Amino acid sequence: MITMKDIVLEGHPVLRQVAEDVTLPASVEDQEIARKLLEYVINSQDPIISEKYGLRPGIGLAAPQINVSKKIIAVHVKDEKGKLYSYALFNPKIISHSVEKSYLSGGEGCLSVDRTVPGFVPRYARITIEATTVEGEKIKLRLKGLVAIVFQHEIDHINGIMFYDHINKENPFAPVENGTAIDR
Ligand code: SB7
Ligand code: NI
Repeated sequence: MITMKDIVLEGHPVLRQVAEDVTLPASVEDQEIARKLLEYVINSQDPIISEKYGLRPGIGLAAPQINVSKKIIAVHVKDEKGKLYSYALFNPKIISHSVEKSYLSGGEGCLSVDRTVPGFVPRYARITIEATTVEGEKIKLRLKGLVAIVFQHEIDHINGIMFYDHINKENPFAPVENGTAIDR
C-alpha cells in the first residue's frame, strides 16, 4: 500500500513533467498503479487506517505524486448531495468546460506540498472529461462543484501543474472573475 514515504514533495522534477499517456488496454502493472492510488485515497479518509499508517487525508491522488510519470489519477469524493465519485482513471482529459469559474473559499492543499499556500485557485465551474476506467471502460463525466475542482487538481498533476501556479501573485485573494466560491 501507498504511505506518506511514497509521496514525492515539491521540488521533485517528476511533479513538473508532462506524464506519459497510458497505452490501452492498460497493462496489469498500470492497473495496479491505478488501484493503489485509489486505495490510498480511500484509506486516507478512514480514521482508523489513516491513524494507524499516518496518512494525510486526500480526496484525490495522481501517479506523478508517487514518482510514476503516467497519466493515471484516482478520486474519491462526495458531491454536495452526498453522491460518491470514486474513480481510478487512465488518460483523463478535459474535453469541454464552462466559462464560469469556481474556487474553494479555503483554498487548496496538496499531499506533495508540506506547507499552507494561501489564496484562491480559480477553476472551471463545470467540466466534461473523457477517460478510461481501471476496468477498461471509456467514460465521459460531466462534473461541477467540488468534484470538478478535484478532477482539475489531479489532471493538472499529470500535466506538471501545481495548484499554486493558478494563484494570483500580487493578490492571492483577488476576486475571481466570473467565479463562485465553494465552501467545503
Ligand atoms: C483540495 C485538495 C485536493 C484537490 C482539490 C482541492 C486534493 C489534495 C490531495 N492531492 O494532493 C491530490 O493531488
Ligand atoms: Ni495534489
